[in-house]
Amino acid sequence: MTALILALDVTDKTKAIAIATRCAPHIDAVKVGYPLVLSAGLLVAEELADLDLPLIADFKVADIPNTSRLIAEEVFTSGYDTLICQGFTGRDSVTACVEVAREYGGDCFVVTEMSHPGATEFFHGGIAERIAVLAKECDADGIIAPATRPDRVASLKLLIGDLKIYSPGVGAQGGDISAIASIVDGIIIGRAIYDAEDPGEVALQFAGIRQ
Ligand code: NUP
Repeated sequence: MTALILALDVTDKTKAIAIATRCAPHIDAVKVGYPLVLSAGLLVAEELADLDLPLIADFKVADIPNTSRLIAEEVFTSGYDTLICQGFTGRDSVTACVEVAREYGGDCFVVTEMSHPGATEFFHGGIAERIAVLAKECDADGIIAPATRPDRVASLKLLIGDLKIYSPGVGAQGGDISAIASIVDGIIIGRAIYDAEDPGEVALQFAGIRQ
């Protein structure tokens, strides 16, 4: 079974909650990032709590350990279950995020290589591999790896043991769900669902990966 994770990058809070509510029966988690939180506030988590789905805070935290720790504490005390941080910041900053996740019984996922074309300028190849190993050594719960490059995901998977992989890039970014779903633990989809005329129906179509 592969989880279907809705990326709720919808800046109108009422619309965001309506879309998440319609999709809820067909998804396994809701991922919230800067677009919604900068518009609606971190405590939008309280309003999404009624869905009874895990909430992922995609802030791609990339700061010094002390600031990363402070951010992570805000995230977990606000009701989120999982935090996404960047890995390029290094061992001490990633460790800070993982430690706070542990303190609150939450999870921490580390971005290895991003899904957009520009991502290959810096973190492609060897660097992403090093970040994947770092995520494992820091005892993170998983990595974020690009559905737009299934071959890269397969390479990174070899390095992370039992860590999970959540993979964005299906749909609007061109990734093909059938090429990636079987090798990862979760697929993250935003626009292909929330921009659809009937988001619930499209979520249901993608939900085949959950069986
Ligand atoms: O490498 C990444 N690519 C990516 O798209 C890491 C991410 N966290 N994301 C996020 O996944 C992105 O910020 C957005 O929230 C979601 C993909 O959305 P969409 O392209 O399906 O609309």
